[in-house]
Amino acid sequence: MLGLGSWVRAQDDSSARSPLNIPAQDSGTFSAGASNFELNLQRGSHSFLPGLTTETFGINGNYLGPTLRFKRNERVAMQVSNRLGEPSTLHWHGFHLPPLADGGPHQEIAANQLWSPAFDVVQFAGTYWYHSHVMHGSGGQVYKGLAGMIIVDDDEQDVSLPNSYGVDDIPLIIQDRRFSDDGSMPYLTRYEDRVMGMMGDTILVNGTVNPVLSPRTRLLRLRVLNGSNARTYNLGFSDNRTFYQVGSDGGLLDAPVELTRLQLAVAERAEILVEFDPGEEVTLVNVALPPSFP
Ligand SMILES: [Cu+2]
Repeated sequence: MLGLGSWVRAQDDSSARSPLNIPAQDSGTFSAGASNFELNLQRGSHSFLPGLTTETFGINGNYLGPTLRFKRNERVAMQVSNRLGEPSTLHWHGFHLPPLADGGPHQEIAANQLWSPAFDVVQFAGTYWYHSHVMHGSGGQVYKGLAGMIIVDDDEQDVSLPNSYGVDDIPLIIQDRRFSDDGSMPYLTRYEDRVMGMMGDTILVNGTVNPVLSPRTRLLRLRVLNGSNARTYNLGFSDNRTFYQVGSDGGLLDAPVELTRLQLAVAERAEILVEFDPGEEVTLVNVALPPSFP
């Protein structure tokens, strides 16, 4: 059993754990020389905490979006429909592409409008992500859920790495959130939020609070994305076991790097390999960093 829960707030009631949500994969549909993706930015609601409902944003769903699967050297064409009732954008984080397809703050999609960028995937195999980058509103929209993972595959990638999505190749979108008693997620309501950045006391992994995963293979590849607004993580396993980093923001590394801790700042990605014995109980935890301010 791989627990992914007790990072910030001590939660040792293992009965309260929930199966880790694995976002759906979307490889698009091929036509007119491109893989076509339909992405709807929409409002939704989700029950993160038992008995409470939280208003959220999502892409083709209530919270977060599908994992987009691109192939190196293919052309991808997006149909991004903004159904939020407020302006937004969608930015492909880590991609080299023409400015008009970038989805930055200058490319607002007005409410009820469609944005149709297309670009060639020139990235190497690796883990990337997409998120709202709307002017003066990116933080709040991402906090509500407008983000998702992108996985790029290429012909030269090491096929000996675990690559069965959701089985031995697991996306982990790590986010911290703060819930009110009514289940809502207030954003930037405290002085320290504005000064230090928005940090929460509850960790979500792929939108799951206190998640657990039972590995079906001895070797797992974890694609870790820090999708938080302000928190840097210092990740490790509860028994301090060794693991191997095989990928970073720039794609796969030339050789695995042996680690016991992995620091991941906001928006960074890392792919790690970790081995488990059948039935072992291990928790991936955030080991507190020394304070950066006196
Ligand atoms: Cu970004």
